[in-house]
Amino acid sequence: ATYGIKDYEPTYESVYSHESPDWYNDGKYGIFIHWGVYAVPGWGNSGKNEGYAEWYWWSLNSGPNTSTATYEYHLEKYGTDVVYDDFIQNFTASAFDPEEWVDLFADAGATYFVQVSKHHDGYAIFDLPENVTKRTSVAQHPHRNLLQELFDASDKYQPQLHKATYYSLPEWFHPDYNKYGFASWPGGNATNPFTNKTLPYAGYVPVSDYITDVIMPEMNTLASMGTEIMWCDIGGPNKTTEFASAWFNTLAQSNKQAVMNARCGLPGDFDTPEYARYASVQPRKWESNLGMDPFSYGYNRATPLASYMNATMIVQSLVDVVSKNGNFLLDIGPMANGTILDVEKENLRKAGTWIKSHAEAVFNTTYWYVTPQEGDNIRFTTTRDAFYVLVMEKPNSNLALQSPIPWVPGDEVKIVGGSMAGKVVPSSRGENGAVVLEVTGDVAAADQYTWVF
Ligand code: FUL
Repeated sequence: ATYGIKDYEPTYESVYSHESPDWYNDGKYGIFIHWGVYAVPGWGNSGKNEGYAEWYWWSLNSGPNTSTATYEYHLEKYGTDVVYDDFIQNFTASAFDPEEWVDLFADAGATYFVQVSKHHDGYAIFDLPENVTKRTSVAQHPHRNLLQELFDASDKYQPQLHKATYYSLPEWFHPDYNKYGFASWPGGNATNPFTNKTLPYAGYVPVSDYITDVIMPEMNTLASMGTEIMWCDIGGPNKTTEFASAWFNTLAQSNKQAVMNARCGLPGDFDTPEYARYASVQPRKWESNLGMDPFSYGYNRATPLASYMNATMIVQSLVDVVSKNGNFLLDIGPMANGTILDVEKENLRKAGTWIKSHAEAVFNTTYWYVTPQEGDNIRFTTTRDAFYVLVMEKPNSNLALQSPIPWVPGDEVKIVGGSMAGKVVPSSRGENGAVVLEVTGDVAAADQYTWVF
C-alpha cells in the first residue's frame, strides 16, 4: 500500500477518478522549456507556417512535396549532405548552468517548470536503459543527463518549485512506430529529403513493440525521477492506464501528488490550449501554454527580439488565465549551448517582481464565478479572506464595478502590491448598484502592468 488516499489501478475508471491536486490548482504559473537538438538549427519560418522551430526536421522533410521555407533554408545554409542527426554533435550544452535556470524560474515567480524530456525527434535528454534506446543525451553527445542535472539543481527550491516533464508519446521517425497505423501520426523512416535515401536513426535500438518497450520504460523512468506533471503530447496508441496509475502511486510514496494533462491518450486532469486562451471561466481545470517567442516554443533565430513577450504581456496573460480557472505555462527556448536569451530572462524577472508583490491575488486563489461585465481590462480572483479586483489598464478615474461582487458597506478596499500597498481606497455603492472605488491620481502611479485592489 502507498501513502495516498487510494492505490490507483491500471483501468480507465481508476485513472479517470484522479483530479488535479491542490498544489497544481494553486500554483498557477509554470515555465515550459523546449530544449533539444532542434535548438542547433534553431530556425523556423517566423510568423508564417513552419513557425515552430522544434518542428525543423518535419518542416525540412516536408520540403520536396510542399517546398517549405525550412527545406530552402537548410539547402542554402547546410547543403544536401547535412542531415538532422548531424546536429546532435552540435547540441553542446556547454554553457548550460542548471542552477542559473532554476534561479531564473524562482525569480520569475513560477511555482513549477516543465522541461521537454523528449520531443517528436526522439532525442531524450535523460538516461535510459540501453535496450530501450541510445538516442539520448547520455549515450550520444553531449553525454550528460541534462534532465537530472536540472532536477538536482531545483532541489534547493523544494517544495515550492515543482518539477515536471513534457514527453512526446510518438516519434516522427522511430522505425518501430509506424506499424500502429495511427492515421494522424503515421511515422515512417528518416530520409534525406534531398536524395530521398533512408537514413539511420541515431541511437536506435530495435524493439518488438514501441509502446511496451519504449513508451512504458521511458514513462516509468520519468516517474522514478520524481516528475510531478505527466505533460504528454500527441496521445495516440498507448498503455496510458498502466503508466499513469503506476506514476500516481510512485509519486505518492514520496508524499507527492502527480498531475496529468489531457494529451496522454486519456482525458487527464486538465486541458492544454496551445497558443490560445479561453474567453470565459471554465469549470474544468486548464492550462494555457505558449512561447515568449510569438510563434515558436523552441529557440528560433529568425524571430526579431522585439517581438518576444514583454513583462506587461506576461503579467496580463497570467492574470487573465488565472481569473478563468487556468494555469499559465510560459515557454522559453534556450540555445543549443544552454544559453537563455536575455530578452527572455529580463522580461521573466521584471514580471516576477510584479508577481511576487501581488502574489496574494494570484496564487492559492480561485476564480470568481462570473466573467466580468466590465470589459476586457477587469479580472476577479478570490480566496476565503479577500476578493481581488485586477485592473489591466492604468486606472485614471473612479472604477465602477457592475458585476456581482461580494462588497457590502463597511468593507475595506486596499491597494495590493506596488509602491502604495496597503493604502485604503474609499469605496461606496454608486449608481445602478455599482461598487465604486475612488481612484485618485497617486493610485494610478502606484503600480505597473496591472493594478490590484
Ligand atoms: C505540440 C508540439 O507539436 C509542439 O511542438 C509543442 O511541443 C507543443 C507544446 O505541443 O503538440
